[in-house]
Formats: sequence, C-alpha cells, structure tokens
Amino acid sequence: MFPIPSDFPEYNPDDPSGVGIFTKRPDLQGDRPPGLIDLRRYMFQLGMVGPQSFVGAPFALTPEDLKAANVDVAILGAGIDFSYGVRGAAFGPKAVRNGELFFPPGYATPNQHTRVDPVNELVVADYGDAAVNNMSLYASIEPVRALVREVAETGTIPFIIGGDHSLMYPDVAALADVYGKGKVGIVHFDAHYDATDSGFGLNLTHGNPVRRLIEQGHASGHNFIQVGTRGWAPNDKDLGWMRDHGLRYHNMAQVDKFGWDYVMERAIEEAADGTDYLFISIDMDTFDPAYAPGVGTPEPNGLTPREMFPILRRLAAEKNVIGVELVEVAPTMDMSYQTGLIANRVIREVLTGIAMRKKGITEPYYFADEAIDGGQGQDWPQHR
Ligand SMILES: [Mn+2]
Repeated sequence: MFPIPSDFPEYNPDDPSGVGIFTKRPDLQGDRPPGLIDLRRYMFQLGMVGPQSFVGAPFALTPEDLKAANVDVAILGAGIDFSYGVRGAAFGPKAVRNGELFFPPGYATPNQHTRVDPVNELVVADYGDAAVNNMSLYASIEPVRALVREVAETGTIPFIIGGDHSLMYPDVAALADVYGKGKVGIVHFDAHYDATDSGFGLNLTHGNPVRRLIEQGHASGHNFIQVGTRGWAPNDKDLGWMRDHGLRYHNMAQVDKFGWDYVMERAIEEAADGTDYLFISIDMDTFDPAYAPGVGTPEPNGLTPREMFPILRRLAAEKNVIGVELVEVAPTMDMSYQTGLIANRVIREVLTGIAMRKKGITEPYYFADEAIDGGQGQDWPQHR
C-alpha cells in the first residue's frame, strides 16, 4: 500500500501501545444471536435522549448481524482529518449522529416529495466507526478499506460518514475489491476537483484521492463524474490531466451557463454510461457555505439544498447505488448546527432514493401525485 516515509521511524502495527486500536473484541459476537442491536429503552425516543445513532438506526457490529437482519444500508463513521484545510472532520461522525433531532425511530416520517418513508422502508443499521490511528493517515487507510469491504461483501450498501475526503481512496478501493477494478462509476459532488498529484509531498491527502484511484485502476476516468466544482483550481496542468483521463466535470461555470436542470440531467445520464454500479461521493463543501459553513475548506458560490437534494434522491432511485460517502463535516466550524442538519437531510434524501428503488419507483424525477396536486387533485403542470 502506501509506505511510511523512510526518513521516519517505521510504523509498527504490532506496537503494543497501539495494537488495541485495530483489534476487534474477541467476544464481538460471542453467544449473542446475530441481528440488530437496539439501544433504545422507550418506544418513542426524542432526539435529545441517547444513545445516538445515525438516523436513529439500531446497531450492527459484525457481517453476521448484517446478513441475519437483511440490512439494506449500513452507515458507518470514519474519523480521519489529516489533510489541509481546517481540521475537525474527525469528529464529523459524532456530529452527524447527533443530528437526528426531530424524528424518533419507528415514527412514520415520509419524504414529502415522494411519500416514501426511507427509515422504515429500508433496514438501516448503524455499523459503528472504523478504527483509525490518529497519528497517521497511511496507517488508517487499510482498516477503513477493510471495514467498507466487509459491509459490501454481504450485499449491504455501505454509507460512510467522514472524516475528510482522503476517505474516497479506501472507500472506492474497497468497492473495487468487491465489484471489480474499474467497474464502479463515481458521481463526485465537491467544490474541489481533488485530483492534484500530491499535497506537500504526500501522495494521499483530501486533495488527491481521485488521482490515486484512477492511476491505480480502481476507478476509470470515463466513469468519474464531478458536480459542483468551482473557485480557483484546478491549474492548467491538473485540468489537462483530467481531460486526458476522460473525467467529465460539471462545474459552477456550467451551471451558470446552462442552468441546474441541464447539469442534473447530464450528470444522471452520464452516471450509468458504461457502468453497472454507482458510488456517490458527497463532499459537504459542495453546498454553498451559506448553507454548510461547517467544512474544512469552504468555497463560496456553491449549490443549494434545493439543487442537491433532488439529484441525490434521483441518483439513488434511478441508478444502482452500491456505496455512498458523506465527508468533510467539521463540527468545530459549524457554529449554528446548519451543516449537521443538512448532513442528516442528505443521508435521508439518499436513503429515500434507495427505498424508492427497492419499491420499484425508478421513473425519472418522480414526485408523488399527492405531493404536487395541491391537496384537491388540481391539474397542476407536471414537474417531471
Ligand atoms: Mn473533496
């Protein structure tokens, strides 16, 4: 994998001071029958009552749990934030778990655009967090990759909550391990192109997972679709590399020129062009900082929730999504809980799309009639 620079003392994975970080409890399954572990005491648990979990889901700790409960989506945290920008994304999973304020588990909460209730339609589990070594990104990559692979191998969709965007490397590599190298297409939402060659001499940071994945053949340039990029990069050299490798990018210049609907349709069309499996990578800095200030590298002139929610829901409903990541939530930058709230809603929109697909609702840009008919069945113009 990635070597530890030779000028530094070699990383010793067997060092007794660190070995417990990556060692699974020997009694993890024990005599316990496999299945979901629900930590709620009461039937109706408000958001301020703990313990917290992603979208209030019960926990699963082993692949046996996922298989026994036929889990559709396993949400897991990966707290890595070594890359440049403002740190704090390591605490993203904790903040996103705490973001479930309004919807007690088991309480019917249909998505109001589609009338599909994702949390109750799907079997969703909180799969806990990946082990990370907070001294080294390189030492943390393989454990994340192994945990994502462990989920995907059961047929459950892994939904990774970061952590910074260096996670795209182990997340996509793990899915390539399961579905084949170059077989998984990626729709990558981001303010930044994340395809520079190196960052301050390091070949893996949150600024270059795209480059490493394509160079190493885990993903193909042709099936790398970027949406929402803007600002002051890439430079000519890196843009040239992206064009040479066939990446398709829909930056904010394109949104300005052609409008969001055009970009959304193009991105969705391209997402299934030449691939049967889709991974959605969502950097929270895709959103304008007015909506999501709690990120490590905010960039003005971004997308709005009104633009992002439908494309996320549509990708998950209309395409075969086999993995998702939501990264770069940095709670220390999130002065008003806006980012945690939107992160929660991003998860819910994607889950809604996955639930729609499970129910057979895959028509383009679906809305429930009762959601758009104004309450009295008026003949409103179709929004499709
Ligand atoms: Mn990114």
